[in-house]
Amino acid sequence: MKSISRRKLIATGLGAAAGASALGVAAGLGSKYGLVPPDHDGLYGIGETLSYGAHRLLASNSLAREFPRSEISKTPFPNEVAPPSETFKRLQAGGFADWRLDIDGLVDRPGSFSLAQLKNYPSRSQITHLACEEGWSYIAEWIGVPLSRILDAVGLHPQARYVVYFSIQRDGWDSLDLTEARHPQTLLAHGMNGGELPVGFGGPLRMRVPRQLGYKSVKFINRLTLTDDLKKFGKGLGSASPEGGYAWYAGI
Ligand SMILES: Nc1nc2c(c(=O)[nH]1)N[C@H]1C(S)=C(S)[C@@H](COP(=O)(O)O)O[C@H]1N2
Ligand SMILES: [Mo]
Repeated sequence: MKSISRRKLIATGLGAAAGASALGVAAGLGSKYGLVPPDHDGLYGIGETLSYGAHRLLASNSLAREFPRSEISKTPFPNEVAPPSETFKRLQAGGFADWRLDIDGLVDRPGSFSLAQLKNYPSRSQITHLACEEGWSYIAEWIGVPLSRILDAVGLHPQARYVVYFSIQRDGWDSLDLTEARHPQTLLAHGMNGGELPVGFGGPLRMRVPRQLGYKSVKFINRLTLTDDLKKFGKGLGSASPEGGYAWYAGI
């Protein structure tokens, strides 16, 4: 009895995953099924590979909880950000008329979108929870164009696997796999609580990824690039966060 269940475990790889070569087995199984996050060989590799793999297998299409309007936080808390640059202040003075979101990489039609162009796409509004890894959180209404609409507009090459997004802030960059990027609640958010997205909250444009921790919701984004390989960016871990010890995949 004992030996059978042990053999079964070994056959599925889970038995070995509990042993010394845990990371190797999880990574091996994961890469076979495309379930390995880019930072899998980092400090917390095994946990990340298992949580990313499990979420992708079990919950690719699940929706983040949406709240009624009455639950919107009265005093949402904008995280401290570095003071905006002179360039940013000039753009802000001009009502962000000259703000552009550039899109390049593995796309058929690279180009750039003004805010007016982005706002011309049908927008989605949703009231969701933004949770910081430090423990605080708030609920707000986010208004924006689903990222999937823009991916369709530029046309993805078949090799494209990740959307990498960049902020005007030096260290503000992150990436999503196409499952998350195409998820209906993943927005290029230009509005909040019925109005424009305030600068304190990343206006004029931020990524909003409600199924993951707040740090994936990068503020002031001005460039997207489509890639087949995250190793080409930064230290090759998929975003700035794993360089500081946080997971690339921050599913909640
Ligand atoms: N450009 C930029 N985006 C950012 C951050 C930042 O410092 N700079 N902080 C992130 C973190 S850690 C969190 S928790 C959320 C906080 O969002 P808020 O400012 O709307 O509260 O923004 C994320 N996006
Ligand atoms: Mo955060």
